[in-house]
Amino acid sequence: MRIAALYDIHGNLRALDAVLAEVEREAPDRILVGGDVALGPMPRETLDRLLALGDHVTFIRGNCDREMAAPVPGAAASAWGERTRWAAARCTPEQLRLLASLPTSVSLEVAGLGRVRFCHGSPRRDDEILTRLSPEPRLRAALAGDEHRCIVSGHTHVQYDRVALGRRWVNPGSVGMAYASEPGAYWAMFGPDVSLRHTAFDVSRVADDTHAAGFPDAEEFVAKYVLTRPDPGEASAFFEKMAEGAPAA
Ligand SMILES: [Mn+2]
Repeated sequence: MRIAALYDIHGNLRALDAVLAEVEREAPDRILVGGDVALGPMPRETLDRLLALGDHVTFIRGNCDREMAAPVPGAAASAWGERTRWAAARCTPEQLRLLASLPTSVSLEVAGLGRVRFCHGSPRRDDEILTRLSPEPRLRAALAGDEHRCIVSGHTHVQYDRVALGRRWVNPGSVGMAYASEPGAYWAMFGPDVSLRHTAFDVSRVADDTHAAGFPDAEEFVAKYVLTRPDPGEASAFFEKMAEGAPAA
């Protein structure tokens, strides 16, 4: 089976549309949506687009999907808490029930790669930080005994493909909210090898969509994540610092 992995779409419908046009040409057996699908400027429309593809799409749940489906009390006090509440209010009850019901990971047989673990943060947590810089002891802990030779995760929005602990670790990158030097959508094809992809989309139209939708704190979001993006090296280093400070799970 060949799989197109689309992670961290974050309600960016234009980025998703651009990627789906390329995915169609690839004709994969399945599209794997790797979590954090809806939290962004066009949450309902993004889910509608993917749900229209029916059984062709397999979803796993990311931390933001979990938080949209089951709001954390007090979370709305922060900008992202407010955006989470806003995005959940835009979705249909059926969509929120779907987000709540999703599995946190799946294991799929991929041509040329064997069984591949697809998860959002790590096999054990939807919000675990893994980057191309993560040291082996943290990778080992994050595996939590998982024996797959290929681990695919997202959450940190920087695309990479690395080998550590005798396994392959891949982050397909983020479709809708990439931390990357070049603008665009990042994703990956699996089978028979791993192929990292980059697809251009019109960022100025996404900026317009974001304002028109009334996304909370749109100005800040557009400046930081749409018209420019966090630098991938700085973002990874920042995440590693966060992970070191986090209590051992
Ligand atoms: Mn995310």
